[in-house]
Amino acid sequence: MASTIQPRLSVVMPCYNETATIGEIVKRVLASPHTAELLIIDDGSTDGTRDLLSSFDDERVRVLLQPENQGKGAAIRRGFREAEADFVIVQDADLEYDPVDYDLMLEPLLSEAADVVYGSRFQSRRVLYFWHSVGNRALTLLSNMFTDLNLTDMETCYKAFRNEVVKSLDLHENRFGIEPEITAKVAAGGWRVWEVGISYSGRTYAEGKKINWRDGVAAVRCIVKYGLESRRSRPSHLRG
Ligand SMILES: Nc1nc2c(ncn2[C@@H]2O[C@H](COP(=O)(O)OP(=O)(O)O)[C@@H](O)[C@H]2O)c(=O)[nH]1
Ligand SMILES: [Mg+2]
Repeated sequence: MASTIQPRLSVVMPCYNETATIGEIVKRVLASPHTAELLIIDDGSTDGTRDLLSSFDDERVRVLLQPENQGKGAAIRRGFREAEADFVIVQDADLEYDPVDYDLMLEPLLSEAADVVYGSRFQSRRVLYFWHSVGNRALTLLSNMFTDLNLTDMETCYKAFRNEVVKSLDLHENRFGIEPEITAKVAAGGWRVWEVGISYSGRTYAEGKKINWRDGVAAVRCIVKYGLESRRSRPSHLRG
């Protein structure tokens, strides 16, 4: 039976050297009845990913090539600028996050309860790297202290927004500091944030994971910098 769901979602996919997973994740994204367009922002891949990108034959796919590697944040910012559908979600090019969860992510946006939805990874997940999860929780706690949001997972890739929200954010970070920057600016904007539980199939470093402890240190710097800014500009009342 044909789906009755209206496709209203722009999927923004930052992609850097992901030959092992790009084919499968694109297939999964396009299989979602919510996907109106898929913006793949290739961040200067050198491993053959670019050749694979030209092979996708679906009019919903738009490939944007960064002239050189700039980082996940720069790729997300480019995708946010270009996204045209009603709602926007960030989707990594690995297989850690599953587009089957778009239903869960979109529900609070479609019911107009939320402007922004975070997918929290601490519900159903592959059991992996204890110290990594301690680091994630510490970064979330620090971010919450500045923003006064009670998130459980600030660093999650799955962040979905009304398109108007992403156009309002004025983002500057090029690398993984984009996550605390987005969070601080969402808080400063007074947008209504929901969090839903998603599944998370974390990959190992041998399987291609690239984020490391240096990114954690950079995240602390961004939490403090954008957290202080957001405290100064935070409205006294949330948007109703
Ligand atoms: N590590 C890294 N990832 C990038 C870069 N540019 C885009 N990406 C993409 O950003 C996503 C996050 O990468 P990953 O190593 O899995 O980090 P994590 O999932 O946040 O722990 C993947 O889809 C990458 O392909 C970059 O310069 N470095
Ligand atoms: Mg990932």
